[in-house]
Amino acid sequence: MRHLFKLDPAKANTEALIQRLAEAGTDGFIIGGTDDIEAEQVHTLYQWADKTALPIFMEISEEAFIIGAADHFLVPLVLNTTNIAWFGGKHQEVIKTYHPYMPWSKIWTEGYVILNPEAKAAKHADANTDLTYDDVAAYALMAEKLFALNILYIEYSGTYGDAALVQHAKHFLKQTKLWYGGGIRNREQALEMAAVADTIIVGNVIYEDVDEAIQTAKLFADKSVTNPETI
Ligand code: 1GP
Repeated sequence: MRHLFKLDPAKANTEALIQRLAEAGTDGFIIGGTDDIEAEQVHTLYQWADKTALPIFMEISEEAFIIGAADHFLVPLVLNTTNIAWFGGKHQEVIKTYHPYMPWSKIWTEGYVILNPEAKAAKHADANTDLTYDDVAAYALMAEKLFALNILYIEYSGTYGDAALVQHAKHFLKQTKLWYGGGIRNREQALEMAAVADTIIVGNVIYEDVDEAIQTAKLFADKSVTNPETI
């Protein structure tokens, strides 16, 4: 899995848009968001995405994202938060109430390292974004060795990040996959980050310049090619 589109239920989605994104060559959809989340919009978006037959990952940042029929759930923990609520406090509360019903085999754990201080997620989760390469490498090792997380998610949401830093973090991972998201707005940026991350996530540009968004996925349309630099 090399490319995912991140769909925000609070943004201007249509069934035709989701269909177009699916046909571009992406490997699937994440449904997630931070602001103004309403359960009805989440359900409608899920139904549209489900019609495409691509994998859908529901990112559970709040209860509205829990859709029983979904095949994959992403549970975020913020590794560089300064507030324990985002690293375990909220999770403990939810698990205490819902554990008999939790589909554990469908849950993927994501360790976020949020690096754009202006991102809503950084403010919302009280992230310390002032990190060196060594700091991020240590978070990568925590994800891999201490917590055996499925995913290390390097998040620059809203701004394009440092590919060398992503490459540095990747060097410390074996089992844990490295997902990169943030500010990918064109084919060149998609190529650069795909060369250092296992999976790239494309979000905002879907709603700002859908043609460019589609170009980022077209790189991955031929599933027999694992390294798009050779295309
Ligand atoms: C957001 O990482 C994703 O969680 C994608 O970021 O919206 O900046 O593409 P953008």
